[in-house]
Amino acid sequence: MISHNRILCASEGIQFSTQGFLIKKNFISPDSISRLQRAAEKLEQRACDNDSTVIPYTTYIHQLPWVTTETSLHAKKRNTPYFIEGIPLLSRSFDSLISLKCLWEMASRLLQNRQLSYHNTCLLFKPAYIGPKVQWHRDFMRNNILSFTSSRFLRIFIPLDRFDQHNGAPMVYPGSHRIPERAAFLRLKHRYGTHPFPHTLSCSPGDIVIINPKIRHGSGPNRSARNRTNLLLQLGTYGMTVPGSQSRELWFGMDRTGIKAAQSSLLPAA
Ligand SMILES: O=C(O)CCC(=O)C(=O)O
Repeated sequence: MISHNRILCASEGIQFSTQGFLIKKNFISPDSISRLQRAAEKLEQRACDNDSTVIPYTTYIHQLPWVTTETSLHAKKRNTPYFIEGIPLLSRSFDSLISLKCLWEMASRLLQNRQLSYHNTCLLFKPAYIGPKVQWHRDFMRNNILSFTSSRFLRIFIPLDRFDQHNGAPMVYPGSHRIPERAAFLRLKHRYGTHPFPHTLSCSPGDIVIINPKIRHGSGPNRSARNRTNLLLQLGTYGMTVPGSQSRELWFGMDRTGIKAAQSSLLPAA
């Protein structure tokens, strides 16, 4: 059902370790993308309609401290969601993606570990005209969604719309995952990594983007007439610990059969 090109070739492994990100073109089939798009729209609608199951997992645009009053008023009128987490608890329509063995296999090769855990799946909506920016950050130790005391995890972006510079595509500083830890932690404003300017991750539905948790990234607001929805998936090496206040967010839907099957498919044969 989901097609994929070769899981990972040597040059992609090298690109990921030097640049801190990797775009895999046409990893997911058009049919599967259409299903995911429909499922995302349904969840978005449930959030707009104040569905009581979805509300605890939703952050609305008007709740974000960094949006302008005008954006906030527009978004409030339609009760527009920004972020929905815990996706496997709210819909089964994402199961085949979350348990996709070639995704797990690729993560396993990039992390060089055969024992992985599922962390979370979220939807980040940047609706046309009012989609908010995502501030510059790195996921390791600085992210509100899920952050660990170890950086042995990966964030995977699955664009459900075309992402480009006009509708707030994610941007990264290539190589910034390799700057000294102290400089990164203090967010020193000197050059990040090997590249002094951010690189826009232009991509299309069907592509996937994998980023190193230490890479500095963010995205601009969406002022275009096109929506921009990002499906985020996080996988990490088995047995990582999360700072206490975030444990609520862990293991959403972890006990799903598909996830367990994908996880055990990585274990070396006895
Ligand atoms: O969707 C985006 O623009 C960025 C998402 C992001 O920064 C993250 O998942 O850490």
